[in-house]
Amino acid sequence: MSIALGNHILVEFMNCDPHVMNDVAGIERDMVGAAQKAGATVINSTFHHFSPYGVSGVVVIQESHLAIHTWPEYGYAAVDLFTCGEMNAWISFDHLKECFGAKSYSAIEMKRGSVNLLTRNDFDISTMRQKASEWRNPEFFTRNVWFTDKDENQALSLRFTGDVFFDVQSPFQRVRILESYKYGKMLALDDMVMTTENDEFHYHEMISHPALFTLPSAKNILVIGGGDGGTVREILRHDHVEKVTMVEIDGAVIDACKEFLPNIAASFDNPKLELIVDDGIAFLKNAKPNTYDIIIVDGSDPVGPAEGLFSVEFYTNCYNALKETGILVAQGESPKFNEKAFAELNFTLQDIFGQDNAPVSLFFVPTYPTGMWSFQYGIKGELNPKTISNKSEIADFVGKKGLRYYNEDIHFASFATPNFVKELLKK
Ligand code: SPD
Repeated sequence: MSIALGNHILVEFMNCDPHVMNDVAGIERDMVGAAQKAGATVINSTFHHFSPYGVSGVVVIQESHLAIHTWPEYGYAAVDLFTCGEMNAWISFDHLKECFGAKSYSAIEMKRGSVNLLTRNDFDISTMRQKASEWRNPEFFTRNVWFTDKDENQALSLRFTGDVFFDVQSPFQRVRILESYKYGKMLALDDMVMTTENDEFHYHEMISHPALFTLPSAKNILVIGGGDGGTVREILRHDHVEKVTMVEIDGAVIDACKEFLPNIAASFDNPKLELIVDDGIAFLKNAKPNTYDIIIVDGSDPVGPAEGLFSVEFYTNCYNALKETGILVAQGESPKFNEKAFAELNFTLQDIFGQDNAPVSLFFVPTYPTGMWSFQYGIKGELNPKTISNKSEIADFVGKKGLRYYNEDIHFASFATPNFVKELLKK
């Protein structure tokens, strides 16, 4: 019988559950479980999710490695079980077959490092063994599980703990609450980061306060989207606001955030808030003209349920539902990530509100791809956020409310546009 250093099982798992194949946290758990069940000592695990789908990962074990690449759209996983020593990798195989719900499979087993073909060097490994046992703690292995928000050419990845607190496929999108190491718990819709505990204030302060200080008499406000609650929380810091109507299409987002992001979803019980779980696009189609002082569109990116939030018809309906003097603020995408959507939205707003009435406010969100993000305005009546004169009121408000991003300087700075953005916005 020939002796070899390692054993390699190359596995094809087919007709697997596509949702399982696309779940980076679940696959990491199953792969680590497969190693441990077979008695391996886990050193490290690194797993990545890819947009729109697919997972790749490796579990480094003291006995070599287990690796995987999945194609959810084919219900397929390519798995390598490479082991040395006494470990029986067929135990890992059985475990994974079960976890993935593979209806069919094949496997090739190969010996690796055939001793007949190798020449042993003469060196003393006893000191190395000693060193290895000093630095390695086999009880604690490093997990590298990454959530990636990306397009074909650019990505932003956050390392997360692998814990998934909420994972529901609603009629509109996949709603998840995960935990990232750097930014705490986060809401992800499909595979896009929406908000995180530690940087949500950038977005929520900037979507609300510049408009509220441009129109400090605003009383009646409509929010479309905004299911995490951060936008209404900020609006309701202004005592002069009498009523906020929020229309969110996806009740699962509200449920997830109420339970797991309570500091963001902090104002859902405020008596000034009317919360409607319904389609915001249809709501605006039927809205009474001349009703709202401010409309805020806190939608997700222009794919899935938010696609219609980027249409001429929708913004025309917003224009009509605003009072004669009113402000529209819309989540405006990034001039460095979704340049096309960014520019097209601005052209739409220029067409509807007038060329000089569609300013852009830029701000920084570390957890969105490129970090540079925008809110885009449609101004109706004689208002101009760039020339407001109530700086001292802003300073006073910022101090009292303990704001962490917005202040009187950021207000003006955010409306300054770099030259490349001016170029992008030229028709
Ligand atoms: N790519 C992220 C686009 C921002 C979507 N809205 C976030 C919701 C926060 N309330």
